[in-house]
Amino acid sequence: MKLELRGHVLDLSRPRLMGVLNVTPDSFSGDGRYLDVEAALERARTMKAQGADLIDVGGESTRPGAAPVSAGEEKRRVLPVLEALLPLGLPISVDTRKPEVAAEALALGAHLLNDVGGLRDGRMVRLAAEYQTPVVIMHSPVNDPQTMMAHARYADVVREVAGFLRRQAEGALAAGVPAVVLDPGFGFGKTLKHNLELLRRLDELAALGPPLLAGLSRKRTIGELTGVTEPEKRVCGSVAAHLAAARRGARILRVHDVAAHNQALAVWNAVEG
Ligand code: HH2
Repeated sequence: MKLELRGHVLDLSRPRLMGVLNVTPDSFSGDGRYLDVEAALERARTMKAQGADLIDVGGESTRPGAAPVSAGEEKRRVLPVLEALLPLGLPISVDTRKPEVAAEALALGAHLLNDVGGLRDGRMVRLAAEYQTPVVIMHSPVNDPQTMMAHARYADVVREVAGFLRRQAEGALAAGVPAVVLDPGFGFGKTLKHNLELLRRLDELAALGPPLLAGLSRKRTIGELTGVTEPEKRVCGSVAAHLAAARRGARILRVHDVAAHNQALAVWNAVEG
């Protein structure tokens, strides 16, 4: 399986690492401190050296209850960093729910759109088609981090997430988006029980066809399972969760701790590959 990203080709015959670069003052994971372009570039260079296959830049925290950010402020945070990162030679994805931000990021040359709004906004679909850029379609019960946890109610979480992802993917591809990546959206309007059910049955989402992305890095689920309260200290739990996801078909792992995951994947690939 291969993913074409505007000139870059990502070989997904084995799991790949997407390094998280949060250009935010308030990310839950404690790593949102790369507001300064130089610091962001340095962080991206480090992740590349540690084995990141692509970098995901985001200017809005979407943790449960996070305060919204205006499109203007998000652009001020993300666009200069994106510009600085493009010459790195790695595909750069932009994590945004806003068409205003996506439009400028795509015009600058972003290689992948990561929409935690799940392409509910038709303008995102049209932009991805216009710029022939693949999109990560992530599930959340509503496109609103402030209220999503109130919607954590599912009869069968895996069936509902799969249904949403299938519908959104079909709509996007029919509208001319060149490729999609599917993501269950761990932690987005989901309780521990829902997240575990999704992880255990991730193979059902992999069976939908498009490549699957899993993002459990440092998340509350890891804290709830391990009792580790500080997100920065949830590295081993995150690695375990991501290897479980890879075993069930995840092909892109969205991680803060690239070196640890790269080491784990070297062993995992030797055994499972
Ligand atoms: N999780 C977060 C943000 N973006 N994108 C995708 N596709 N999948 C995810 O699971 C996902 C995501 C939340 O993590 P983080 O960026 O570290 O935190 P914050 O939103 O607080 O900046």
